[in-house]
Amino acid sequence: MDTIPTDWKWIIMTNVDKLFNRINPKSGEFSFDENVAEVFDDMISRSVPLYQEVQQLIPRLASTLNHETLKVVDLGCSTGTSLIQIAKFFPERKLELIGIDNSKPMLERCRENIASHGFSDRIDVRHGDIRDFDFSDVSIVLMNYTLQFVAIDDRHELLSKINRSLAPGGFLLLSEKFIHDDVQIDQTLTELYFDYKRKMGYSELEISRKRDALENVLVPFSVKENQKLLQEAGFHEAELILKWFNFGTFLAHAG
Ligand code: GEK
Repeated sequence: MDTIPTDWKWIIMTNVDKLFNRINPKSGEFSFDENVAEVFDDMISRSVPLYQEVQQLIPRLASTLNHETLKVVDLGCSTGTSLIQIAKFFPERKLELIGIDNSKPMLERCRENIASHGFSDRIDVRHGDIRDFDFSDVSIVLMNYTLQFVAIDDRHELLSKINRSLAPGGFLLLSEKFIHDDVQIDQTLTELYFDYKRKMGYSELEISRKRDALENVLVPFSVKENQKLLQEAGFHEAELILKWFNFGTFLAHAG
């Protein structure tokens, strides 16, 4: 356990993720249930490379916008980390912060985290499916590591709605896991990712059980497929601003 970095509790106190030591779900049976919600912040911090960098980037990008009210919608807000970051970073600014998630256990944690930071009146958290997205004049849409859980056929429509919802100058920050077209490159990057997870303290058993559980639940696209989707949805620019092997983040401006 000495390989777990000490800064993983950087924003929220969480339980250590030992979930897949304890449970062995069938292939494709991963869900955001109570078990996952309980350890989620540790799970995502140790499983997603550049997660903290993405979180720290969000308020910095937000500060480039001069919208009178900074309206941020976080799709798949999970435990509220991104919205809490923004509320912390802008104590004086007029904010409208909305989080959407379809997992009740995740939202329960989210509300607890928000309350523990004293932001219950600054962050509005709603239970719902992000495919029912219906907002306007949004400064920033965050969709970090969530589109990959949405059915492939629904991705275009969701991204089109997001594009239409953005205020002038507004943007989407989209983070995803990637596959790579070249089989050899894909295998190499997957191996490097498993090395990363080992370094973060996960055992072979935990790595392989989680991989099986996510089969056909998390369906990643390649960088090119995501860029094509974003362009077809009407985004004007979709720049890959961060990439760590098979994870990355796009900044996409409204078209
Ligand atoms: C973070 N963005 O901390 N509608 C609503 N919520 C959904 C849907 C859907 N159709 N599908 C999945 N979710 C966060 C991390 S986690 C990523 C996002 C991960 C929710 C799901 O319940 C979960 O909370 C979140 O999207 C994905 O930056 O665990 O790899």
